[in-house]
Amino acid sequence: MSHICIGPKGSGKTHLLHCLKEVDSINETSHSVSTVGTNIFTVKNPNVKDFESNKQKSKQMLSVQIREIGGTMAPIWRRYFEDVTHVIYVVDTSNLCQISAAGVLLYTILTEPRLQTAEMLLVLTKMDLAYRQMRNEALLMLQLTKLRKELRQRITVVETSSVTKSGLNDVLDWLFLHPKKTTQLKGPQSH
Ligand SMILES: Nc1nc2c(ncn2[C@@H]2O[C@H](COP(=O)(O)OP(=O)(O)OP(=O)(O)O)[C@@H](O)[C@H]2O)c(=O)[nH]1
Ligand SMILES: [Mg+2]
Repeated sequence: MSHICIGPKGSGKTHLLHCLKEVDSINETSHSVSTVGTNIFTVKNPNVKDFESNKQKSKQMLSVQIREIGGTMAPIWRRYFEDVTHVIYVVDTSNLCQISAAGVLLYTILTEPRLQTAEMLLVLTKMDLAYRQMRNEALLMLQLTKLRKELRQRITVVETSSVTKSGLNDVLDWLFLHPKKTTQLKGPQSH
């Protein structure tokens, strides 16, 4: 499968993918069970209005299948890297204790030979629980500026919340429009 979604356990992957599939499927009372193994989500292109009549004639991508790989599977994520062209890496912005470990895992992904030409989306999620400065600290702890200098892949950063639905359109744009059209954050900003 060409698209994978990875990140530490409990970082918010399943919630995010549910929202991308069906925006109202998640609210503040939703809880998901930790993914043991993988889940596959089909996300439809919201830019295609009449899905059925476009099936034949459209040159646009109508939908994309994304494989979520559970955080508990981190030691064997690499088994799923064959033919991957797009990686969504999800980090829980409200949990700074987890971020250093998330950074180490991110580094192993970015240095993986099979992912050298892949498009990378770094999703800072649970923004409804995080305050602005936490987002900056998260980027600092992930050493994003350094990674961008040292590594080849283009890394797009988006901020999301599966509860307030903020940022979901940025993820959809990254999936279905040219990645350059989504917000390219240059790194931590001071506020
Ligand atoms: N407030 C808030 N809570 C969230 C959000 N996303 C996820 N959660 C909470 O975090 C929990 C874990 O989210 P999941 O989406 O299951 O995490 P995961 O990354 O799929 O975890 P694994 O499958 O174990 O790797 C959920 O049960 C929610 O309670 C969010 O955007 N905001
Ligand atoms: Mg999950």
